[in-house]
Amino acid sequence: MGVPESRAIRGFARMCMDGWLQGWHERNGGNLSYRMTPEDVEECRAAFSFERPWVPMGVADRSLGGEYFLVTGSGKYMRNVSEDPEGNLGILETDSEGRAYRIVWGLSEGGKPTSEFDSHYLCHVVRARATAGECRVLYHAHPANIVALTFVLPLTASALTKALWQSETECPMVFPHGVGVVEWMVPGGPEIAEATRKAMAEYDAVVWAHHGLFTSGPDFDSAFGLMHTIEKAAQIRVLALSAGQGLLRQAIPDEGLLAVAEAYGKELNASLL
Ligand code: 2HA
Ligand code: ZN
Repeated sequence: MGVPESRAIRGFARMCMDGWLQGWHERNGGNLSYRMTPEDVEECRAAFSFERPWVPMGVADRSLGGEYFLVTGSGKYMRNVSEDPEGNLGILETDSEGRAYRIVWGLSEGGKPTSEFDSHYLCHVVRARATAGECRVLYHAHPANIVALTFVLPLTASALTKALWQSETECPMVFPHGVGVVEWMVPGGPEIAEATRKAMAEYDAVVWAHHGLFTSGPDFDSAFGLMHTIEKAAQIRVLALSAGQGLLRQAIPDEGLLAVAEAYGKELNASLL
């Protein structure tokens, strides 16, 4: 069996196509990374080659040093991943200090990992820590409605989270911790990586103002489902604000948000209410 048929690559490629079909990945927009399990690595190891050079990252953290990450390539289009995984994806090995990576499979023809790999790596570090090692998937996409809300709502975790929680009854149970926010910054560098790392230490989803959304989760379903739920709630909010010309006549009350979370065994982050 080749690497493209492995469980990890099939799940990853399916998620890339699902995001493309949602309209979240215009051109080469968005990126995805998956911290492989030891079983995933074993399934693929026979096809690895260790000839490409170590490349320093712009960040360093040894807690995930030595782990393997499956990532989308810089400039690659999500819609092309399932057609050609080897050309559009790469498996990266990180060094034991967590400050450099080398490509051991894929990104054929001189490809490089996503420009946001520094952000992904630091977010993997903090999400792994926050979830006792469960979190493995980090997903960045450009869904239109959540981005639209960053032009009309205050750029705070409480304003955005409360607007989303109130917009769809599922929300308090799907993301009871809330959604963090990073103000507008130039993408692709250490500054946005550090700001995202800080926000991700508290939240499993973080909005990048006027740009997009980062979500995380233990598997592809949960990271994709979180993106989908937040974007759906944002769409409902945008529709309601538009239809009401900015006026909302009623919404789910705060006690209702707390009651939904409680009914499903979740603890709502009440500091955001
Ligand atoms: O094009 O989305 O943030 C990739 C990106 C950069
Ligand atoms: Zn982006």
